Amino acid sequence: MDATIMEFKATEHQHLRYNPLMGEWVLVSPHRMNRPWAGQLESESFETLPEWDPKNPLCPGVRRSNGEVNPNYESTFVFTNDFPAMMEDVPEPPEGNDELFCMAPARGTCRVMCLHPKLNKSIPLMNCDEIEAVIDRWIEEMKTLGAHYKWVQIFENKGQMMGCSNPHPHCQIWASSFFPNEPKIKDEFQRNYFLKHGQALLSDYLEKELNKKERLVCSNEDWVCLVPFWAVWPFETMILPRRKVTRMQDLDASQKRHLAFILRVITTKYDNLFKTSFPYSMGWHGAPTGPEQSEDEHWVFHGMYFPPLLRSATVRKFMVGYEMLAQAQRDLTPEQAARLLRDQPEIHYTLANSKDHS
Ligand code: H2U
Repeated sequence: MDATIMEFKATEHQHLRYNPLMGEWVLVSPHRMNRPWAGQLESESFETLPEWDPKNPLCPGVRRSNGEVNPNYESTFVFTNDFPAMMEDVPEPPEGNDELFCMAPARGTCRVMCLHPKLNKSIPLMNCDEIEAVIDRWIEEMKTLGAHYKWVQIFENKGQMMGCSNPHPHCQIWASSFFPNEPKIKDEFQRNYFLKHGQALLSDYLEKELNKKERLVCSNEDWVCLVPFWAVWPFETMILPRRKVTRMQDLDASQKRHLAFILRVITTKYDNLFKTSFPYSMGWHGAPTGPEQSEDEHWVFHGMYFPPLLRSATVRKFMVGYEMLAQAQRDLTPEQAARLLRDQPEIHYTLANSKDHS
């Protein structure tokens, strides 16, 4: 049939979508979901973990590789990474004058944060008080590190597929004197949008998504979780505040409580989707910090989940050839991904028969 007289269907026909936060395009090729897969299969990841392992350096009371013994912590526990990517006192690179060989100083610190004392308690298996304790600790770290550093990046790599080296529920916090690439680009695009429209890009975006509804996954009175229109990873989601807030440290009591609820719901839906401990990298972006604060009205604080799984617990999306050499490409549409996540129950499949849903 002549393509010019065919009606466009986003679920059938390839197209490009624009990411206004990053100024990038993604190629959407939904018809590729039908292709056979004879490539790598990941191993199923719901290993049964004990509550405590004397050999795991993130568990309470266990000796870490630098010889220090962790306290018998009962909630969260933060320590300086024994193998940090950035340190405070290091010599600075020489100032060069060749634009093809630029170097710049990079000061910083890296922390590891255990989210729970028990090795087998990932976020979806925690209760909301425990998740709120995590949020409180994130805020404390943002305040302390944000007083000195331009950018504080909180992130969680979950699962071996995402390069996580330890099954203990933990995240990392890297604080740097410099503004890293990803948030720097978002800063620029949000600022330009604000100058043009007098509104924050992500506030306008959320309002439109709430009307369209097709990419919404779950929500409560303070937060909305959706698959962004421009999502790259198959089941990528974004968490946005209903009331504009620029930084995590500005959340009020209701926003903190409801953030705990929505984190539990989205991570439960993820685990339920393929009946596995769903791997992902996730993290938070808000207005930059540090002693030299500039205006930040254009910023909206938000969270992001980037999970690699595509079709099942064992078939993942690889960002390789075309993505490395040309641009990002995805198979199922963001709307299809949102519907699949939306349809998942809010009770974790391993708890479906228990009374532990607090
Ligand atoms: P990942 O699983 O995302 O790699 O995080 C675990 C971090 O914990 C990792 O950065 C640190 C590693 O350097 N770590 C310590 O600082 N001390 C240890 O004894 C074990 C792991």
